[in-house]
Amino acid sequence: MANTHFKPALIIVDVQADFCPPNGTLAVPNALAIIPTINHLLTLPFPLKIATKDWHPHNHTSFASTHPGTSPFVSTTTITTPVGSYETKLWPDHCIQGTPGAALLPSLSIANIDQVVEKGQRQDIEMYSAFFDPHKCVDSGLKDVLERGGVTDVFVVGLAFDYCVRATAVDAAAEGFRTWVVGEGTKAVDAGAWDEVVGDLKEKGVRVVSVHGEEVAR
Ligand code: VGL
Ligand code: ZN
Repeated sequence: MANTHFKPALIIVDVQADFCPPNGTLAVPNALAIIPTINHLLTLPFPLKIATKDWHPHNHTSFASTHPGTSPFVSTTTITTPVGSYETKLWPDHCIQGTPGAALLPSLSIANIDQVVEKGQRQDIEMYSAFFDPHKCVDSGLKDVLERGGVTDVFVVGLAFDYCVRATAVDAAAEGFRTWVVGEGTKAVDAGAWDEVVGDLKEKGVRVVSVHGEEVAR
């Protein structure tokens, strides 16, 4: 018999106050426009609905403030793990554990979310993906949650398209989940990067789709 098994999970990435206008320290342009789509998706019968939270210590290595003489959005820092080293972008302070900026956006239908997964807690490691850091030194536990739930398909929305949504979708596809990004449910830090990110995601097996059923190109 054909394998028609379909058990989808909704993953809402980092819809936190600090990533949203008007007061977010790292506000993604037009982030609030994705909330109606996400709240609609949260009314649908996904067997598993997970929100992730960027959840940094106050002196996280991704903060420009941690590295004297650097500037957010412009400077980089080197991250070294037992696996090797890589450069990563520096940001304004954001999503510091327990602060109002790290809270899920109040206009999100939080009551419909089953589980919250935190990421980015390690001071010395950047973690855009909600699964792992780039060297797989840190595992958030999200993969285990999905596997124990028998999930086949992962639908990714949230912030930001060109950073944490992208990395989460790439890891989900690499872990063998059929992976979808819903275009109306995400916004980029750099809107001009949209097409390039869509191309990269498609190459990596991620389907970038519209709630209206077509592929999104914009
Ligand atoms: C993110 C930059 C820094 C994201 C998190 O959620 O996309 N971007 N930390
Ligand atoms: Zn972060």
